[in-house]
Amino acid sequence: MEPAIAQLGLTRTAKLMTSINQKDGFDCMSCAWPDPDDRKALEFCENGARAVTWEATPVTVPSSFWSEHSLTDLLDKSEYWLGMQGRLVEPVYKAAGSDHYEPVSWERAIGIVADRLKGLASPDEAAFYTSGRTANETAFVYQLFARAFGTNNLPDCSNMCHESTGTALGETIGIGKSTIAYDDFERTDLIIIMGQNPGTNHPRMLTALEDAKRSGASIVAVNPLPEAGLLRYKNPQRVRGLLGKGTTIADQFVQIRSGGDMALLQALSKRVLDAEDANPGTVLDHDFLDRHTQGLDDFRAHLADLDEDAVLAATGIAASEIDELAERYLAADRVIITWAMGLTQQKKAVDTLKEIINLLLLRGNIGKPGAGASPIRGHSNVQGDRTMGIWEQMPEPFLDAIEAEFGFAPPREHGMDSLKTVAGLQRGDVKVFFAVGGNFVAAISDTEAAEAAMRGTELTVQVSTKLNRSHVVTGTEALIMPTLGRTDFDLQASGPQFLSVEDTVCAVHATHGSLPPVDPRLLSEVSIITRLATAVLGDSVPVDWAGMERDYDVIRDHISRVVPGFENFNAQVRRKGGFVLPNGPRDSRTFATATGRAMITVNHLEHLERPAGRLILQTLRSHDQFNTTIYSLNDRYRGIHNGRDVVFVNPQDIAELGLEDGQRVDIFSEWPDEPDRVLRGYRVVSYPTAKGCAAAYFPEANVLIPLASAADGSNTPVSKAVVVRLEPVSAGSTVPV
Ligand SMILES: Nc1nc2c(c(=O)[nH]1)N[C@H]1C(S)=C(S)[C@@H](COP(=O)(O)OP(=O)(O)OC[C@H]3O[C@@H](n4cnc5c(=O)[nH]c(N)nc54)[C@H](O)[C@@H]3O)O[C@H]1N2
Ligand SMILES: Nc1nc2c(c(=O)[nH]1)N[C@H]1C(S)=C(S)[C@@H](COP(=O)(O)OP(=O)(O)OC[C@H]3O[C@@H](n4cnc5c(=O)[nH]c(N)nc54)[C@H](O)[C@@H]3O)O[C@H]1N2
Ligand SMILES: [Mo]
Repeated sequence: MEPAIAQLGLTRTAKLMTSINQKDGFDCMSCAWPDPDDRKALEFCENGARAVTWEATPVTVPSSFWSEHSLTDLLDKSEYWLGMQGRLVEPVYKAAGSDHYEPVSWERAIGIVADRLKGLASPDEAAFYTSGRTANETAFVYQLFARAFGTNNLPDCSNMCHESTGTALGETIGIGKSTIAYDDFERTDLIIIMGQNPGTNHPRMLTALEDAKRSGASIVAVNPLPEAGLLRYKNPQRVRGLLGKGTTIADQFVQIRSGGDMALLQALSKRVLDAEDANPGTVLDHDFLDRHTQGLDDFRAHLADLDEDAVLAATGIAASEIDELAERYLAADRVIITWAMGLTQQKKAVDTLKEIINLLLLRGNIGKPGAGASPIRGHSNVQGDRTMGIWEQMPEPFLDAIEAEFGFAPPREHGMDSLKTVAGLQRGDVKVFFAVGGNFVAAISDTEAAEAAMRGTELTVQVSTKLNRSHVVTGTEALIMPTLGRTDFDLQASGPQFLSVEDTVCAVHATHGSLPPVDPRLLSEVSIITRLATAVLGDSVPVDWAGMERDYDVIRDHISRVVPGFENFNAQVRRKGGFVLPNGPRDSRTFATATGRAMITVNHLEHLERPAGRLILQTLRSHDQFNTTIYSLNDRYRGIHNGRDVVFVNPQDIAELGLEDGQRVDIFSEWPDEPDRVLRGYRVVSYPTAKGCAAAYFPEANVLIPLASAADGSNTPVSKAVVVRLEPVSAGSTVPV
């Protein structure tokens, strides 16, 4: 809490830290990890404290900032510098031809956006982006505005994140969400954590894992990197954790090669089927399979030909390690598999995730206590935003419900996702880009192309708390609209308001900001969107936007009639701790697929071949960042200090490539039909990653990934598998800082 006290002072810090994740407090914005029913007095982690401090700073961007800094000037600043300028407090506008933003009134700012939107030839010339911090009520109002305006162009950060999860789970089990409840971690026998680094990105999960271990569960980590926390964890909230050696979390560490997970999962299912053949009737959950699933015979036939050599090549591990994991799986009555970006941001992500479902279904590990499939979401409300309709392809029943509730016909044609929005910008089809939160140009792949595309548009609008790269890469005209954050007290005409969020295990609860806003000019996101909707749509649709701004209960009443599971929302959300949304697979083994059964699927095994002399690079998060927000240049758990320009390489690869630890290299990514891309002057760090693999930090490494490199079926940028070659920096070439 040192930085918090230094930046916020003792009183503000105390007030904040005692209300994070409490039942009457606010939901921490650092991840979507759920809250236990029984909460500690301080229910947060180091990274949560950092995210809260970053938002709750009393430092604000003064009016003079905008005349002192031209856009050209700001383009040279780092994300770190931009974020450190403090909270945005007044709307600012950049006119065509100007190199400066200048302060404007809210009326003028909203008027400009309304004029440009009304001037478009078609509503589909606008795109409305959302980042996953947006609360449920805000998200609902926002998608309602976009659809009342006439477009389904609702790209969001989920397109770059867990989209593969939604696609795979939707097709196989009929719902794109976790099938477990928080308590299941205490009741399970085995947890397999794949492609996820909870020590940094979901630190409170380590407490759940520690508790699971104490209840007798075993834990397996599948990862190219030996991530701290996964292997050993010292819980800072327990005396034993502070003083002792900590808990060994993973009983088995499977150091897989990047992209080898589909092969591993198929090999595990094959071993399960072989065990059944050896002892018929004792291994598979036949009752469950007969009653609730479809596709077992085809799956069995497909795996009969599984090429074990191909599996070993793809995974880079020994057959005995797969045997060991299979034995653990077979010995466990209840198994949970969790995953995050290491699996979703792969070319074959959707098929890989379907293999997780296959493996779980074989032994009935879905819809019973202590078992299930559990994607661990990133942004604190990214799951809730989807539930509220932030999706370019919301299903018909949702659109029907909007039509019935509000009396206008929403567009039915699917809109653009994040990558399609960049293509739309490139073609000149998207003329207004409007964002509620996030940092689109930095988060999406191919930074240079994305920035060039953004510059070609007519108007960019960012509704945000703090400055970032997306504010300085603008269209011909641009606006920044400053807004309240999670920690801020939100007062409207009917009185104090609260919002709500949905966590990764489908629990919905209220979030109350409590700090007095740093500036009286700040508006809530709901205010900005409803005022804009009024200005754009007038009386053309029968929606009472002002009523929703006045009292967020009105929004919740609408939600309760539109979104299944939210019946009686206003009462339910006021219960301490909130409520859990219904979930067919979890609650009753009901699967809303085309056949009403869970689908066991056949997926063709494929993995990225590593050409000679090349490495497979993944882009990941340091301990000191939240996505594109950089808190410091360190990555403590990986031993990195004072510099993010590093590439982690296995020592054997370093030797084979004729390089040396600490040497500066240029990182070239190679693509079949595109020119090489390059990141210059990176420092080689000898690191025990899986052989043949490398890692560098996102967002910097996004320049290496072309827009065309996207996951099959979900269109998520392939951020975790980039073929690269490292070339020593030649003497005399410059090294960027
Ligand atoms: N402090 C903090 N918290 C955060 C965030 C943050 O930036 N900072 N971001 C939030 C968001 S939006 C998200 S989506 C989550 C992200 O949470 P994570 O998914 O944990 O984030 P990444 O850093 O991308 O880590 C990916 C992990 O997958 C592993 N991996 C890479 N390739 C493979 C592979 O082929 N196979 C396997 N098995 N593993 C692989 C990597 O080694 C790494 O451990 O965190 C959320 N929480
Ligand atoms: N190469 C590579 N690229 C990736 C990834 C990767 O692993 N590798 N990960 C992807 C993932 S998982 C994700 S989720 C995306 C993230 O993409 P985004 O969600 O677009 O990016 P963030 O960095 O989370 O956005 C941070 C900004 O949000 C604004 N903000 C913060 N709080 C609030 C608020 O309360 N209200 C409003 N209106 N604004 C606020 C601030 O201006 C802040 O600068 O990036 C993706 N890109
Ligand atoms: Mo994410």
